[in-house]
Amino acid sequence: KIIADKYKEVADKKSLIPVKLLEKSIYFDGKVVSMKKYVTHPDKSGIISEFKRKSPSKGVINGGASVETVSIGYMQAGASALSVLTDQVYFGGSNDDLKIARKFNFCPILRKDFVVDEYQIIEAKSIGADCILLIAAALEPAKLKSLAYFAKSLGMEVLLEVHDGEELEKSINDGVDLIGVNNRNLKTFDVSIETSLSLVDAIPDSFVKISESGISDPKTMVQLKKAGFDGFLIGENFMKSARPEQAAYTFIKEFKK
Ligand code: IGP
Repeated sequence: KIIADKYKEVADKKSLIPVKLLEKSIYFDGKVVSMKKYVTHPDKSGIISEFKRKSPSKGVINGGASVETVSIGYMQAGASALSVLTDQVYFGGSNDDLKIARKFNFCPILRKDFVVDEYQIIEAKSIGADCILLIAAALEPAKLKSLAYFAKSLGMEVLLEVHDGEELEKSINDGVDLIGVNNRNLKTFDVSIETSLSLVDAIPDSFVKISESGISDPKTMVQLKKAGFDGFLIGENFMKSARPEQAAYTFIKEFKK
C-alpha cells in the first residue's frame, strides 16, 4: 500500500520538472558526506539515529519533537549519522524536516523514504541528503540497480535494505554501499534480532553492514557488533522518549562501557 501510494505521489510530482528543484537548491552541487566513512569511523558509535514522528506499526511515537533539538542532540550524544523520515502520510515526516536537520548538522544524513523513482533521488540531493534507501522488497532487482547507479552518478551513497537471504541474493549489486538487514518484517511488523544475526555472514565484507529496527538495548548492539555489524539504525527506542536526544545519550554511554 505504501509503495503504491509512493508511485502515485511521484507520478504527480514529476510534472514539476526536477530542473526547477535543482535551480533553487543550495545543496545540489554540494559535497556528499560519506555515510560509509562515518559509520565505520573508530571514534564513533556506528549509530544512525532516526527522527521518526509516527509509523504504520506504532502510530504516533512522538508528536511534539523538534527536529532541530533532536538532531543536534543525537550528534552530541555520539551518533555517527542521522536518518530522517520524509514520508508525510505514514511517518509524519517532510522534506522540511530533512532540510532543518541538514542546516544544523555536518554529519551524513539518510533520506528515509520509499524510493521508487529517479525523481526522488534528485529531490533527496536537493534537500541536502547524502544517502538514500532502496528496499529490496519494493523494487525489481534491475530497477533497484539502475536507481543505485543513478544515485552514484549524483555522488550519493546507497543503503540497500533486505529482510532475508533471497532478497539479498537477488538485489545485491555494486551500486550500493551499505547493506541493512531490517529486523522488522514489513508485512507482519514482527521484529526479531535473529534476522540480522542469521544474515550477517552472507553479506560480503566489501559492504558496510547495518542492523535496522527494534534495537532497544545497548547489550543487543554489543551482540550485533560482535556478530559483524558496523552500523545500527535506531529510531523508536529514542523517539518514544519525551527527550529522544537524552535517550540516545544514555544508550550510547551504556554501550561504550
Ligand atoms: C528504525 P526502529 O524500530 O528503531 O524505530 O527502526 C528503522 O530501521 C525503521 O524506521 C525502518 C524503516 C524502513 C522506516 C527500517 N526500514 C523503511 C521506513 C521505511
